[in-house]
Amino acid sequence: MPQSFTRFRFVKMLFRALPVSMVLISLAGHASVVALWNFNSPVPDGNETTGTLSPAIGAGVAVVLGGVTGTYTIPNGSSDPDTVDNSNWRITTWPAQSTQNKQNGVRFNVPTVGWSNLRLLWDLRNSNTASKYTRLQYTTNGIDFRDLQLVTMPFETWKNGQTASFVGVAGVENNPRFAFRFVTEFESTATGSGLSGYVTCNPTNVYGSAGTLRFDMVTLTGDPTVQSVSVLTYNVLGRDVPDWTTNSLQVQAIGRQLRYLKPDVIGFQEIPETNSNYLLMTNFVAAYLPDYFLGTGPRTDGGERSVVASRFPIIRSQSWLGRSDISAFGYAGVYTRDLFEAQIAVPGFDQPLHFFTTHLKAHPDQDSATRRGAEARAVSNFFTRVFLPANSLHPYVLVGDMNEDIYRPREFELDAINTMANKATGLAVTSPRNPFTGDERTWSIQNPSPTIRFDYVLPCSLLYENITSSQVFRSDRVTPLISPLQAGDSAAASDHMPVTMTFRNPYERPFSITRIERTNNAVKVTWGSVPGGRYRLEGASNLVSWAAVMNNITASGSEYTCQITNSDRPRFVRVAKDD
Ligand SMILES: [Ca+2]
Ligand SMILES: [Ca+2]
Repeated sequence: MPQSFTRFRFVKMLFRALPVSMVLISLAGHASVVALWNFNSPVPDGNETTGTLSPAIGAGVAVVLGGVTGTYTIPNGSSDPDTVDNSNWRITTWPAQSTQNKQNGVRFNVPTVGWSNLRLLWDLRNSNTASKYTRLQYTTNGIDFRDLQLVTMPFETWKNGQTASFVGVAGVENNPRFAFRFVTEFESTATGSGLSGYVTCNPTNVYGSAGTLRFDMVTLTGDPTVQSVSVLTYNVLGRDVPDWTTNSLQVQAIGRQLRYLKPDVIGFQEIPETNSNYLLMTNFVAAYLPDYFLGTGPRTDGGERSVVASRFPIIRSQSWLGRSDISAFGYAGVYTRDLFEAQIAVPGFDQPLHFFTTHLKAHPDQDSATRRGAEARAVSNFFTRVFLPANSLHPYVLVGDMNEDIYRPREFELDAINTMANKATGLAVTSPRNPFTGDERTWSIQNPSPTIRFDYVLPCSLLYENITSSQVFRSDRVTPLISPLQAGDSAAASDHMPVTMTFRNPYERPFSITRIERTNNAVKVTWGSVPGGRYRLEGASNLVSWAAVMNNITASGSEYTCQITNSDRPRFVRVAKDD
């Protein structure tokens, strides 16, 4: 749906005019945060000299350039609203006078896949002896930088909310290699005249390498260009396969299907351990899913690994339960492989997506079925005891080869699917079907007809409510066949068929103020919200000049109530989706 449609804001007059009449205002799309660095410790520790270079929102990498060094200090005046543990990134050890022009400073890599209309904001404070001139540069290939804008700084004064626009700058949008950097610059190149060296922010001081630049709230914003995310699960029958190069006919058949389906996030099971073939997934991605991000799990049972490929940046990945003792869950042994997680920054999502893939124990014999049931209980325990307490407002989905058919139970089986997908874990059972055969079974495409379902996409309830399509894919039923996809690709690739599912962005939906309650001292404003959705409450005395009353609101349920006390009660309020 068009961006502007979902960014409607609803306005209500608060007092003297009750019953209120609602005014609907349509505004141009409000930019979202692509990545934000506030340099504060993710878990506040009350110590400003500890912080992080990981972005507080989104995905990206921050590094120092040249010979400079970075530490964390208290900002005392940046725009960061954090009052508990607020750090800035303090850069020093600058080059000697008249050396290394535009080579020292800080660099931020921010993949812009799925984003347009990019703009940058930042806070900066320079010391007396630091370079007065800094150049903002950008790269579209990850290597070569071009000048964008000159930054001219006063001394010992925060200049907050500085801005630069990449709108209309070729190559910046939708680019996994995009990066920008701030580098200190000679007066001569900065201004076209003057000293072939650094001039100081404070003209009464002498330039010195001990000068400091202090950054805070470095924020890249943009408009998301995607309204949905598609996932795919695929057991690629890679166990013990000696050749995993792109010369392999099997690997080529896998690649052609994925290039045809173009899923945003793929969970692979059975990427071969043999010959360290999992390392060749880099070549696979380059050939069939250019510029996708890869997350590779650790060694599991010696035969295979879990791998996730994503069009959108993988913020972090983590292997859970790998070869862990599952005797507490009913089997004297270990979890056969692992539960592999990739945390992904999906453009326009208010919260990161946690994508999990697993491959439960195979085979129908009693020992294997018992082990599989225990593995399912370990997965259930992980979601209820480990994942949800920390991430209850984040969307998540579990995919994988579960080696069990929810509708065709075999002897000894312990209902692994419903053990994992239930109210406690928040995961929902789905049953994608092949659009041509109507069949939901996924094994085996290499037999005359499939006999059983092993492969699942189990989304959390928020994603479940936003499913737009799904299918069990088989290339032999695709008509018309679009080159280079071949009818025999599914059977040449694996015994399993890939299963896909697409979810619309659950946070982008129209909402409205549903209730306003007044008491003598306060007004309560309630609106329909998405759990985990981010909102901002604004107020005005007229319908022209709006100011934030409350920022950074994260809703925890399907409605949110915000209380405004009498002293700061505006005449009108409106609610917006936050950045
Ligand atoms: Ca900060
Ligand atoms: Ca800290």
